[in-house]
Amino acid sequence: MTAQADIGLVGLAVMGQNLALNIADHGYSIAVFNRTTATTHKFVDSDEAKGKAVIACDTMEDLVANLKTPRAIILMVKAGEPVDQQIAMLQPLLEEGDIIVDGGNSQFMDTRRRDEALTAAGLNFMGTGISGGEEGARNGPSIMPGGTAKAYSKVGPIFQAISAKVDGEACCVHIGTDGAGHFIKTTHNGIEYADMQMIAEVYHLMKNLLGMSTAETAEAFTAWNEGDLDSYLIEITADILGQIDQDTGQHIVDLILDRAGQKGTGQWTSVSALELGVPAPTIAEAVFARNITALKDERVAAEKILGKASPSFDGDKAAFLTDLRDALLASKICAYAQGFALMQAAKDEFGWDTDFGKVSMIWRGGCIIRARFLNRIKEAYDRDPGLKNLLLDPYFREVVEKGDGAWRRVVGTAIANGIPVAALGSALSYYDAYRTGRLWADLIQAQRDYFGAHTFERTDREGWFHREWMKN
Ligand code: NBP
Repeated sequence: MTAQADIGLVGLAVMGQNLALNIADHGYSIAVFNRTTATTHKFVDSDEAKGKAVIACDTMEDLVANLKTPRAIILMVKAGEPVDQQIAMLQPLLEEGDIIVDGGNSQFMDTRRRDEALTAAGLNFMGTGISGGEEGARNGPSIMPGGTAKAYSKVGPIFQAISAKVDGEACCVHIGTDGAGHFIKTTHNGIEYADMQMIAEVYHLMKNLLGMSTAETAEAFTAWNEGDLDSYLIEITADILGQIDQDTGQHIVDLILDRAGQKGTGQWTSVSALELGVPAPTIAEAVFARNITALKDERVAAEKILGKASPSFDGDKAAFLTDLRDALLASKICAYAQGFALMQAAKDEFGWDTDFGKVSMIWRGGCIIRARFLNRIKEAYDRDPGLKNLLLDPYFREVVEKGDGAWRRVVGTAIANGIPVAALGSALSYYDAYRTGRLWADLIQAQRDYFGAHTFERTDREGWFHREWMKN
């Protein structure tokens, strides 16, 4: 058999199929394999794949034999154990210099482990974040490839070709070695959790505090999408809120059970933040907020026992709606500030050479958090490549300062009315804590020293001290 395919792909569920079609559309031939063979043939014989340079392979051996060398194979299987299983099957069939790309949402420490093992075996491993879901995979995702620069030079042209384009630029850039690509993708998802939660809290306030109808909330989000909040998530929010269920004639969102699911990337981001000691409270609050929605039955029962709050608003509704918009923008800046600070800490910890200006550029298209706002982040990193926190950039500082009053009115009014605003409130507390030179940790240190002799530093002299608190 003459090896003819430019690239291989393992895993033909929704992401794998769409990615394969996208690759074929860009002039590359692709050999595909799926654990369940029937899926492979159903896909290759489908109207969408017919006539394209997509080669069905029934076995891994067949797949490997069909690839030009050095071989490059993308895994698009369920994260976790399936990735290890597919690697174990592929590895004995490959030769030095071949490349395995894991395009799924793998945990970055798994990627580091796999990278180490495969590098030792003479192979290249590229943990690659691919964002944008089904639509992105088909028409242009944002791609975050990790791995060595040498491996990237081989598959980079294909990734660049199939990625989303914004202002003619490909939404794909080499992120750094080993787990860098998957870490950045995971953090992207963590920011996405926070962004979604903050939008949901604002929507909840529109309905439950201001008494707006669902149609009115759709109009508000549509209008906001014309300004600084212009983003994919605001756009789809407006679209969702405007859609009517054909069976009942009601807004579909009003019929959806309020119990959120999750696949774990928000949790991973929060765990990484805890492990690296980086404050990312708004991302973590967004995960906890989903967890509390999951307690649907318990909440319904608790409402009967504890009683829910009865909000009332007698202020200027139009003015408060503008406050909501400004509070959302300021909170969003804090969530991004936390995500970028987390990525900076991981870069320092693992020795990656990630360029955050470029990361913000490749998130402008093909991914869920794509937004006008990301150009501003790029400009901030252009101004100061060593920027410690987005809040310190002059542009973001000004936006947050301008929204300060609105933000406090929104969080304060929500709390006074018993409406939960975990993400908006935590973003505000993050901002306030970050800009306060002296916080409460004097007392924390004293307490730790009191019960555990953990010692403390003093502001008036050098060194570590212990006090015999109980002898006083
Ligand atoms: P799924 O995550 O649902 O995985 C299904 C695929 O994994 C099928 O091809 C299945 O083969 C294969 N698979 C499983 Br399950 N266990 C396997 C095993 N032990 N060995 C070999 N193959 C196995 O697919 P997806 O939604 O297309 O996502 C693929 C990856 O992309 C995941 O890591 C996901 O987190 C990530 N991702 C998904 C999205 C999205 O919007 N869906 C977005 C971004 C990233 P089978 O046909 O034989 O069961």
